[in-house]
Amino acid sequence: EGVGPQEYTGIKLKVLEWSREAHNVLGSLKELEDKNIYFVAATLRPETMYGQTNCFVGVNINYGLFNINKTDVFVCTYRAARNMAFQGYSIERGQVSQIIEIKGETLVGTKVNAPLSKYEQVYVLPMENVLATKGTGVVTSVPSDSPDDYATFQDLKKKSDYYKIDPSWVAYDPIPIIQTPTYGDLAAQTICQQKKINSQKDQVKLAEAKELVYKEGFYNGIMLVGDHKGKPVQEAKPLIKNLLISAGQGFVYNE
Ligand code: A2H
Repeated sequence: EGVGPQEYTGIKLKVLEWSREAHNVLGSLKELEDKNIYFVAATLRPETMYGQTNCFVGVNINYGLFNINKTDVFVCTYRAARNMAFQGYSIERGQVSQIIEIKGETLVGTKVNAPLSKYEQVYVLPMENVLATKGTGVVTSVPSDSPDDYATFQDLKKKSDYYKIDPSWVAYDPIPIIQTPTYGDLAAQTICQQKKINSQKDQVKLAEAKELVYKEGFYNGIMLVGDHKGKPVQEAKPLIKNLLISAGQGFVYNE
């Protein structure tokens, strides 16, 4: 953990259809009628949102559904909802309004819309290394540019039975969104192959890979898609962040 506050972009992934298990728990709740419900992910790389192929939760983490205003309900950890309540995202300042608590494993298989992604609907999937104590406890997944996301997504493709997921939920390819001189246009895939990272459990190699890809993307990456196609990542990052915020699909979240 760094010193001092970290600024994230909160990304709103709209629920299109609950998983069967989540529907059993949430389907009849009056409080959710006519609401827009969003999984909220905290990211340091808003410019990569074009490459989202899914969203991750921890199966053993407790999440909540929280009233944020008259129309919006967020899915995240209680801890994040409390932080948000002090940052202008709650019905009453400093007050958390929780509708229900729900375990991560129940949410797996929910279909969501990830803003800016070329895929119109993606799935909520399990990741082993999600920390309940960081961000919102929801991680949006960009396997083209995040080694953790790439390695986890490959695990799920290879062992869908073990992870209890339907193969159609992982029938997505990484999207080339950033060109880099050293690792090409699928930097996370390239580095995971070079370092022979075989699973999300290869934590030491993943930490090195993450550092290298992050620096290469930030300092030498060029956007291949979107409104800021052709611009360096450093320049595009704040512009895409603002674009998400003005579209109501993102917000600033500090912790
Ligand atoms: B990043 P930092 Cl493309 N548990 O977003 C584990 N990881 C979490 C998390 C949690 N509770 N909350 C957020 N994260 C991830 C995109 C991305 C990210 C790319 C490349 C690198 C990268 C898409 N996933 O992060 O410890 C989120 O993944 C590498 C650092 O606060 C978030 O940004 O520095 C990042 O970790 C925040 O990590």
